[in-house]
Amino acid sequence: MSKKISGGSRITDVKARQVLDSRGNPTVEVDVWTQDGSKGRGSVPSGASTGIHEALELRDGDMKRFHGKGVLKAVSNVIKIIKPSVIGKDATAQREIDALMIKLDGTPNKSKLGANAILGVSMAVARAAAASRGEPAYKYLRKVRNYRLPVPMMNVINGGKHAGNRLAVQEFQIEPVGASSCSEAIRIGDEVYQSLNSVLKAKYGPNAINVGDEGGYAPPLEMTSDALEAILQAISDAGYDESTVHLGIDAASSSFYNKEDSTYQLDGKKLSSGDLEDYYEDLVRKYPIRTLEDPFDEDDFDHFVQMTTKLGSRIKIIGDDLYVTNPERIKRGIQKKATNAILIKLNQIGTVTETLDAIKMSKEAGLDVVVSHRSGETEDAFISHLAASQESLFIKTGAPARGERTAKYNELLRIEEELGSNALFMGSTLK
Ligand code: 2PG
Ligand code: MG
Repeated sequence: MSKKISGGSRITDVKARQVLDSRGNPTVEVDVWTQDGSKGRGSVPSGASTGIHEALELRDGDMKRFHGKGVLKAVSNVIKIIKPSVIGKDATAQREIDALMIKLDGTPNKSKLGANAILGVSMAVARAAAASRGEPAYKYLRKVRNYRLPVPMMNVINGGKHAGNRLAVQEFQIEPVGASSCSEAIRIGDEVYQSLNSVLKAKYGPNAINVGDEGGYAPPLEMTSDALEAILQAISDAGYDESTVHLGIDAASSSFYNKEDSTYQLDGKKLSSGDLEDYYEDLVRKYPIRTLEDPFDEDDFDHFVQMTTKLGSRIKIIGDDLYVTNPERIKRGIQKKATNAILIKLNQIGTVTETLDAIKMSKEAGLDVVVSHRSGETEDAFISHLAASQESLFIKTGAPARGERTAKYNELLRIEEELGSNALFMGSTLK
């Protein structure tokens, strides 16, 4: 075994290519080989409600190809600039390799090489190292006896930038916290998703079950409360109640914020920040909502603070576009007590090491962690391993439908099976 590791995990080859993501847009995929013949692959996801402070996703802008969305420059950066520097390095030296790529890029937001180029390599290196050690990625990332698997946060109704309807709120989620295991939570979530199909069809007609970018239904609704009512009905039709299945919302409110006059447009109304605060309080009073992501604009730290002060003892206020997995912004949020939870996305920051550091920093400050997919996804299930290894309270990875979403849930099923009695469930920490 030790013989295999010494020298065996040195990187011998790197390949990169352009593949398609779940929205049909090009994205970067990287393969890394090590001396012992192990291979790791990383495919990079892509957001739609992208935070303005995220690391840069490099796109070609050549309007003759993929409407300007090609990633051939990023692919070429992997091959011409990153590959020569990482060949010969030990794939297990993740921190060193990530630091090297950050240095090669030299910009604060990875705009020279592209965060998509860098992350593709970073994930492929982690996978290759795990393969070389003969371990699944979650074990490679963190070695403990028991792994606590996350509660699936399933986005069952899509709105905002993820759907062609008029719902301002981007995501309506179900969280089967009352399950006794991750696999049971996936089953419960799926049953509710199927019941919701019938509820929406009966109430709003056959078009109401068309789906949005993350596999959740995209019914022709405008009112937030209509979406929540339909989900409550589905929970009850599936035979559960609010003690077992909580609700969550990702408002992604920067996408319905008007900077000109500092107002938010939702439910057919124009709301000030103060109105919006009252609106959320009312919503949380009426519905079993336990998580609220990005309730205010991505630069409005102060209203996040107020929301967390008011509701933080009862629900999780999650920062996504607010933090963009960026240490500087997370530090600021921790100091101000802006939220009590954080969304973690690998491609917002651009390397595995920085993502792990962001999780560590957040946890040490007492923030709950939610590992998340992007609305544009691939078949890569790296985030399932990341969530399992890091005791992420939730994994947010869309509806229990569509291959790029089920890839993540199915990987969690496999991980739980492999762990047997060493698989615990984060839901039990919430009861
Ligand atoms: C979000 C994400 C994922 P996007 O806002 O949390 O659901 O959406 O990837 O479009 O930024
Ligand atoms: Mg979000």
